[in-house]
Amino acid sequence: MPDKPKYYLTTPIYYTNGLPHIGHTYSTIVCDTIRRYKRMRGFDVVMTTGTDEHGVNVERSAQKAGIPESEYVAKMAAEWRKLWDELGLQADEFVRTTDLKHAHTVQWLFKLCRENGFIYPGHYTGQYCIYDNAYVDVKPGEPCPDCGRPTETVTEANFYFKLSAFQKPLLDFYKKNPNFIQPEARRNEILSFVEGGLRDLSITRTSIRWGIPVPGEEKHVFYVWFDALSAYLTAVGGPNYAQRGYWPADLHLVGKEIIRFHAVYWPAFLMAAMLPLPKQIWAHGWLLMDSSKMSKSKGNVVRPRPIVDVLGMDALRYYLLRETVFGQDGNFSYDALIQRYNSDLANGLGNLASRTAALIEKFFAAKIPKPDAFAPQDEALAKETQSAIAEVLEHYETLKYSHALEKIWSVISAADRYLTSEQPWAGGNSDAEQERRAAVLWTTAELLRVVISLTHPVLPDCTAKVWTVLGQPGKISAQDLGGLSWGQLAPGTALEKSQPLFPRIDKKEAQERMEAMENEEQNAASPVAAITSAGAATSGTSVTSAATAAAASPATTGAGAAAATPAASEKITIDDFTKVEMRVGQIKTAERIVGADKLLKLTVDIGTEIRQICAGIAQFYEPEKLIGRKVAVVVNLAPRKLRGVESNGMIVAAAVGPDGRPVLAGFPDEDVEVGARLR
Ligand code: ME8
Repeated sequence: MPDKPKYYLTTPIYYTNGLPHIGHTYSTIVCDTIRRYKRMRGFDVVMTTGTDEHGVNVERSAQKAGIPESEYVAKMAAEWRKLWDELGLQADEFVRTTDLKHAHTVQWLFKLCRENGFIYPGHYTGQYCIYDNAYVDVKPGEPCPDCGRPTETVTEANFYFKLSAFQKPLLDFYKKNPNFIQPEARRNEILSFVEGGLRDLSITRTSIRWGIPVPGEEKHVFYVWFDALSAYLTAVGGPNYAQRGYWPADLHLVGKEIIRFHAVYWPAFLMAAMLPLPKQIWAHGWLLMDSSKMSKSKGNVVRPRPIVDVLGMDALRYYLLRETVFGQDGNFSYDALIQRYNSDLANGLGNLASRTAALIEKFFAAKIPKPDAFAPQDEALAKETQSAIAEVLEHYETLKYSHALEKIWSVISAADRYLTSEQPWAGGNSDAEQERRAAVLWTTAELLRVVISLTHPVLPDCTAKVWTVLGQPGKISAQDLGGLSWGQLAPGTALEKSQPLFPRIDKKEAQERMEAMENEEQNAASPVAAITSAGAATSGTSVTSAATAAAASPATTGAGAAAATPAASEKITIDDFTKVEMRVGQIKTAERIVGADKLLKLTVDIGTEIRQICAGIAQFYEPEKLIGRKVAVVVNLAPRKLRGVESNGMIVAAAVGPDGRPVLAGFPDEDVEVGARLR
C-alpha cells in the first residue's frame, strides 16, 4: 500500500488569559471538520492546536490570581484541553508554548534567521498594546487602533528582524501562489499592506520576563508572535520537522484579525530561515454578538458548554457552519440556533432517519428491502442525490460549508417530499404494493446513507448513530468519500433499533436554560475563578454572584450566594473592594418581560444617567410597587443580555432562606441622594 498523502492543518494557538468562547470553538470546529473530511478523502492528517502562554498579559493575569505564571498557564492550558476533549474536538497535537521542546524550536528558528543575516540589535520606543501583544502605530496616549484599549509607551533594547528585506520576496511569493491567502478580500488587504512598505520588526523584549530566553542574550525574551507562530513547527518535529514529514503546513486557519501575522511575518521568518512556507492561510470572519466582535474584554461572549448541554455538540457545529458564510462575519443568536435545531435537525435529518427506520421496521421486519423495479420519481431522486455528492465535495474542498449543508439539506427536503407523495405507509400488503414500497424505502434508506456519509465531517455524532441504525459495516468515519456513489446499499441488511436523534425542543425553555447556564458560566469563567478553588471566589464575585444568580434564576441564588462568601482566611484588600462601584439608584420604571417569568426590566436613575437593568425578582416584587424605590446598584458591571434584553448594571439583593428569595437592599430610614457611592 502506498503511503497516504499527508495533510497538516492548524488552529490558532490560543491565549491562555481567558477560557474558550464560541469564537475560539468556531475555529476549532472548522479545523476538526476539515480533519475529519480529509481523513475520509484518504489523507494522513495531523491537526494542531495549543495555547499561547507567554507575554505581559499572562504575567499580569497570574499576578492577579496570586500564583506563579507557570502554575497559572498550566491550569489554563488544562482547561482548554479538557474543553476540546469534552466537545470531541480532538487535535492530534496540542502545543503549549511553555513546553521545553517549543523553546528549542523558537531558539533554533532565531539562530537560523540570525546566521542568515536577518537579525540585528537595536533599541525601540513605541506604543505597545499589551492586550494584542503588538506595537501599534499610534501616538502616546492614544488607544490601540485594533481593540480600542489603552496603549503603553515602551522603550527597550531588542533584536530586530529585517522584515523590510522581504517586501519583494513576499510580493513575488503571493503572485506565484495566488491561493496562499484566502479569502480574496484578505489577500487584497495583505497585498496593499506589503506594497505600502515593510518596517523592520522588533522580535525580542527586555521589558518582559515571562517568555522564552534568547540564546546567549539572557536579558531578552522572544516577542510573543515570533514565539507563538513557531508552535506550528514545534508540533510536527521542530528542528527535526523533516523526519516526520508534515511540514510545510497545508493550512493555517485563523480569524481575520491575525491574518497579518500569518501572511506577512510568518512567511518572512521562514524565508529568512530558509524553511519551507505553509501552503495556505485562511482567515475566517468573526462571530458577532449584537453586531460587535464577541470578545472577553467586551463581556459579550457566549460559551459553548451551555449550548452543548442543552442541544448537543452536533447542533452547535451545524448552526455555526450552516448559518455563516465561511469567511464572512456572522451574528450569533440563540433564537436562530434553536430555530435551526428544530427545523433542520429535528424536523429535517432526525425526522427522515426515524421515519425511514420505523417504516422499514414495520413493513420489512427491520431489513433493508430489495427493490425490483424503480419508477421515474425514484430515479429522479437518485440522480439528484448522486449529483449532490460531487457538488458537496467541491464545497468542502473550498471550505464553503454553508453551501455544502444547504445542498445536503435540499436533498433531505426532496426525500421528505418524495415520502409525502409516495406514502409508503398507506395501502395494503399485496405483492404489487409491497414491491412499490420496497423501491421507495430502499431509495429513501440509500439517500439517507449518502446524506449521512456526506454530513459526517460536520455532524460526527448523529451520523455515526444513523450509520449503526442502517446496519452499515465498519465506522462511518472510515468511509472513502471519494468513492461515495448511489446504489451501494445492500438489501437484506438488518437495521438496529433507533433512538430519536434530535428531540424537538421548546424554544422558550431551551433559551432560558442556556442563558441561565451561560450566566453561571460567566461567573465561573473568569480565569481567576476558574483556576482557584471554589471557596476562593474573588472579591468581584462576592458581590456580584448573589445578585447575578438572582437575576438568572432565584433557584440558583443559594448556590451563588454560598460560593460568593469568602472563607474566613480569604480576606480581600480595600483595593479589591473599591473595584466594585456601587451607587444609590432610584427605580423610574419597572415592567415584566414577555416570555421571561422571573425577570423585570427596570430603568434606574444612578445620578449621572438612567440605566436599563434586568433583575430576577419578578416572582417576588410587583413592578408598580417598585417605582420610586431607592436601591443599591453595581454600576461598573460589564453589560450583558438576559433573555435578549440588555442589562447594564445590577441591583443588589440579599438571598434569603433555603431557596434564596431575593430581598432588595435599600435605605428605608434615611433620605439618601441618588448617585451616592456605597463604600
Ligand atoms: O490571537 N469570532 O489568540 P486568541 C470568530 N494567541 N473567531 C474568533 C472570535 C470571534 N468572535 N474570537 C476569537 C491569538 N476567535 C494568538 C494566536 S497563533 C500563532 C497565535 C478565534 O486566543 C479566531 O480564530 O486571541 C481568532 O483568530 C482566534 O480565536 C484568536 O485567539
